[in-house]
Amino acid sequence: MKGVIEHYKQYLPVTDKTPVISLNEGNTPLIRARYIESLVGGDVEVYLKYEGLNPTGSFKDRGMTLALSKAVEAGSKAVICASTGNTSASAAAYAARAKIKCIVLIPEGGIALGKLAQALIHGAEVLAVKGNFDDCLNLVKEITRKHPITLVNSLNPDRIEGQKTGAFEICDSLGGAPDYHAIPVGNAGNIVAYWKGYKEYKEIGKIDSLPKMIGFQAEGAAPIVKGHIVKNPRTIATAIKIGNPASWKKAEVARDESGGLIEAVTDAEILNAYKLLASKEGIFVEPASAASVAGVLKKAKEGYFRSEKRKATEGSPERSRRAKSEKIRIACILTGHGLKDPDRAIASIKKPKVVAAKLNAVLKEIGF
Ligand code: AN7
Repeated sequence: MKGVIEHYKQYLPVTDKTPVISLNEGNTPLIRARYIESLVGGDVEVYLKYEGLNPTGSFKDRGMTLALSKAVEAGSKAVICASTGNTSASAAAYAARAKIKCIVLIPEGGIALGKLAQALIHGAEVLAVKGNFDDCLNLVKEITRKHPITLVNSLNPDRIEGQKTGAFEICDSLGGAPDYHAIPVGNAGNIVAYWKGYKEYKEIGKIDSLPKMIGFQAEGAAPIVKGHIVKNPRTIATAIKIGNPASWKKAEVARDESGGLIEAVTDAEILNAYKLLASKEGIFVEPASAASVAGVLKKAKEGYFRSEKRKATEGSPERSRRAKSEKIRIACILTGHGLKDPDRAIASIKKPKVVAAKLNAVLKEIGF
């Protein structure tokens, strides 16, 4: 398959002259999740968009292909980003491919092992800052105001443009928009990108309805939910450990225009969804990604999807027919691969039993 620029070029800010820096990202599977459906209950279909299967293991690649292509087109010689890990991994890989310099600022000791390995092996200049993600972002904003280095955080509009292709793929695959779009919220670029993608697909008549955007932050790092900056964000989901999201206001617009919500889930709820995805659906994600499923399970328990369906049925005859005949479709974005954070997986489960290299010892343990 082609990458997202080649596939969706008519909807992206590129021309035939744009040099395409791609790793054939995108085209990730949309997987039906029957076990999670059984927990949600009612007439729902749950679909998981497994973004961990992108080339560097996260959704960032959709935005980075465009950001690096446009940077090269503009003659840029270096890119820089602040990161909780995935942005740095993706920027490092695409910059390597573009043969330009990549500088990344990460919170010291604050990013998962796999992501650090990626940024380093792709040859980025990695600076571990004695501070958190928000400190790193402030620094790179300041640096790019004064120096000729391209910022590739999601403040760069090309990142959002590339990431909106995730919405196109979901609609292409479902033959329409889902009713709900569940997504983890960190720096809040992705929820904005998906909402933009859905709205554009509706404008050109590819879909005839829009989803409600339901975003989830980690309880200890939930500035949008709390309505104020969180100075010392805390969560085991290091990818979304962000106290002052760059796209805060735009994320609120996506929430409000779509009639959705942004709420918090606890680390315990995140870990529960994380283990459940791996053990019941066979899908290994990093903790931050499980926030979307944790949020859906939480809202299902509160009866949110049932009461929302009733409201839909009370609408026009056409909507009522659709609501009666079709199941509610929920798309959950699984933003990053579980292998990014092996330490968390091992800390969350029992260690393997150690046995002697003897047939009897092994048979005894496995119950034969
Ligand atoms: C797995 O890499 O912010 O709300 O610096 O890695 O668009 O920020 C990562 C964010 C969700 C949140 N899931 O997305 C970074 C960074 C995973 C992530 C998010 C991130 P946004």
